[in-house]
Amino acid sequence: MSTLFPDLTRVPAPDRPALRFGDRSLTYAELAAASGAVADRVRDARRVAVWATPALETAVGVVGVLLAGVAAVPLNPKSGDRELGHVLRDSAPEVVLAAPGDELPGALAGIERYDVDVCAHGRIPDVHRGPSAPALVVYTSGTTGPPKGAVIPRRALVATLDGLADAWQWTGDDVLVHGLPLFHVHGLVLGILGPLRRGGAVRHLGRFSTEGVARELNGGATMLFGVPTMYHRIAEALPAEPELVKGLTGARLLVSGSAALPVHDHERIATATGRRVVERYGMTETLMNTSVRADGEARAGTVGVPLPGVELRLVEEDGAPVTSYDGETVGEVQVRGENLFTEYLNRPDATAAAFTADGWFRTGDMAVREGDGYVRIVGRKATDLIKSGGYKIGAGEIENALLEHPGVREAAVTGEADPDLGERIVAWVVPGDAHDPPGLDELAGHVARRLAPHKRPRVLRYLDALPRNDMGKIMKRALGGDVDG
Ligand code: MCA
Ligand code: AMP
Repeated sequence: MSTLFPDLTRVPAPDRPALRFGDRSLTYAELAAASGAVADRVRDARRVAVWATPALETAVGVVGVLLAGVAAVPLNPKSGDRELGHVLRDSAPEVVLAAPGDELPGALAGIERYDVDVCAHGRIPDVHRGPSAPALVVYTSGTTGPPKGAVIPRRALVATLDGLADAWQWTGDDVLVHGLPLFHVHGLVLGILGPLRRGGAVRHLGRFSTEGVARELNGGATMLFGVPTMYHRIAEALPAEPELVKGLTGARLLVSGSAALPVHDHERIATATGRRVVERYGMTETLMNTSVRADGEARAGTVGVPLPGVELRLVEEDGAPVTSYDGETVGEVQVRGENLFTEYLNRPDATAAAFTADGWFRTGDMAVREGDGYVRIVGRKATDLIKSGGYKIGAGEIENALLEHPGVREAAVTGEADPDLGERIVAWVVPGDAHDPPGLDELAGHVARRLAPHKRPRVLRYLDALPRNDMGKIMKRALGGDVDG
């Protein structure tokens, strides 16, 4: 029996729907056959990259890799050349899975390609891997330098998905709808592997839209997952879309995560539908840490209580644990538990720095705890991390990319409040030639081609010189962004 997906190997009801992407779908029996073929093909590999488009092949590919006991490395199909090159060098996959017809960039040319056939009739190989074997390597941005590959073991998938099942009363009868990207934890682990572990179904929208959400929630879907930007767009659309109101009103559970859901959007949705969005708090390195429980109170601005098996503490600057539950004393969130990653790939230095001597993972998030144990995230320790549309983006990697543009002499990147994206990326640029500075489209395209489109600046401001302190360090606070430096 598969330890991750019991219903794929015992297939209690072969016609039970598992995955649906647009008009293509697979039952559990079909998924077992198609992913079995992938598993058989990749079973001797160490790491397998997956060209993670929002398509059926991505889900079948990742499930197949996991059934083979191998580690999957989901690739953002919009990765720019610099970022993709780094991820491939760092993770060194032997095989790349794609959908027939996908055009892959040159960086993948040297890696053996295997096209996932969703109609294949394979058998799931009899492979057994221990709980600490790597399941996924997910790339996540830091404050400086290129993204780091978080190695997520099989036990973490089990711990987080079963913890969420307990918190959300999530069962095989649930039908999830979402339009999240499949190269991050939210869309892939919670949004695809989650329903499959429960024996339930997921319908992926391909691309998020309020119409798609309304259609699926009115057509049998019971749960919705999204980032706050999606809930903001829902809140905006509700007054003009009665079908959306109806769909949300009838849903069993609406869940938001990856960034803070603004209280205003939470309240607008509650007023229009009578439903309160449940927030959960997680991180690539830790998977899920806390959540509002399905039978608990969804209080705007809070992320609920630690999930079963997750130890969570708040720690002051000097390392002393915060003992009060007063809703006021701020500390860094540190966590311990089976939900954690094991290491950053090829980065023992970064791995060591991420943990305390006694094994707690430093999240870098600042929070308070309320009287009843509810956690409220109030900020972030690292000032050079930006959360835009639910994506974590390091200011440093964008600055480095901007500095490679011939028209840029100096560059600094900050995040500023944005009602839709949470934060928007602002590029502060000292042009080489003040009379002919590079424009926003030019620099946005430059960053998108090197890194990824979601990392592109949305605002460009020119300066004669960057504000620096006596040490020569850029003073980002003086730039008027929401971060300091
Ligand atoms: C625009 N585009 C460009 C450029 N400008 N492409 C190349 N060069 C350019 N200069 C393209 C984009 O690629 C995209 O293409 C389209 O134009 C629109 O892009 P964008 O403006 O970025 O889209 P958006 O509408 O603003 O996206 C909002 C969004 C998105 C849908 C909410 O931000 C999103 O999917 N966020 C989810 C992030 C997420 O899953 N985070 C989880 C990580 P095209 O038209 O082809 O799309 S956090 C996590 O996992 C932890 C564990 C947690 O707690 O959850
Ligand atoms: P990532 O590294 O992309 O996985 O993003 C993880 C970060 O997203 C966390 O460290 C938090 O800063 C943020 N985050 C995730 N969920 C929430 C939430 N519900 N509320 C506030 N911040 C969140």
